[in-house]
Amino acid sequence: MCDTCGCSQPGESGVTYSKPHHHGDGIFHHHHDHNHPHEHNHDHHHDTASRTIEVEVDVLSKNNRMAERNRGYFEAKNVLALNLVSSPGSGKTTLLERTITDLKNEIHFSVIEGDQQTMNDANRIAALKTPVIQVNTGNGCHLDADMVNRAAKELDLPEHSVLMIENVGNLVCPSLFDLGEFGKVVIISVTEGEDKPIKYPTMFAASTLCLINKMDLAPYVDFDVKKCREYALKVNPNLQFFELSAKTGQGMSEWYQWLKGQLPG
Ligand SMILES: Nc1nc2c(ncn2[C@@H]2O[C@H](COP(=O)(O)OP(=O)(O)OP(=O)(O)O)[C@@H](O)[C@H]2O)c(=O)[nH]1
Ligand SMILES: [Mg+2]
Repeated sequence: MCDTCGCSQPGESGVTYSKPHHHGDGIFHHHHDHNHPHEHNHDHHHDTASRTIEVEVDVLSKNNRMAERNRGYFEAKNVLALNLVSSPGSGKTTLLERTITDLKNEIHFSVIEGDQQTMNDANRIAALKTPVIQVNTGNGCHLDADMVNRAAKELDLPEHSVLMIENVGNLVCPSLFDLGEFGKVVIISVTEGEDKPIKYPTMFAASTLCLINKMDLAPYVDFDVKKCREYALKVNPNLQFFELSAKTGQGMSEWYQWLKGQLPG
């Protein structure tokens, strides 16, 4: 997994957690080291392949334990936590901006923003007067359950609320990391090509809902929506879909209905 893309190599930069100030410019930072599994004691007689597998199992099982703690925390507070996953630029933050604007009188939202660098997305959410923590993963290409645990505690989530976790834009690694969320929502935009679900099947297999975004651009690009759905259903027969445009608002009401339908209690 991440040994291939390099994100589990020792990072030069640690993970940082930042909260925008009211005007989005001030930052406080919590630093902590990105605990990747390098300290794990290997049997030096193992070959490289078996070591790699051993480390992956170790990382994922450690992550899964923390994810279960998060899940218990969310359940105890009746918090609906959703993990938004996609390639970079599919429209995750735009979707959040519109969703929060349209539903904030009915639902309390908190947001965790994951990006390698910058406060850009957190600043966009903070502009809506919505509590948000930016997690900058440095070299890391996904959020893990420990990062979400720290950020969620910092947010002090109210009972009966929604936590939106915008993962790092990456269609591969975030699929492997359970964050303790209720479900993953995969966003694919019509500019990406309809074959993504079969090229990157793990993400579509791991998701509960698929939002096909930027439908306003569909007339201008060769994106076969029907084929995209068929491909995605091949890897996940239970996947649900909504076609929408976070820009124009087209199709957003079905997504809102779905979201309200998942609220605990
Ligand atoms: N035409 C159109 N553009 C969109 C739509 N949704 C998002 N965009 C544009 O797509 C670009 C990327 O949108 P973001 O919301 O920043 O995407 P993101 O998935 O949050 O990006 P990362 O966080 O970098 O992975 C921006 O220029 C948006 O204005 C849409 O429905 N239609
Ligand atoms: Mg974003």
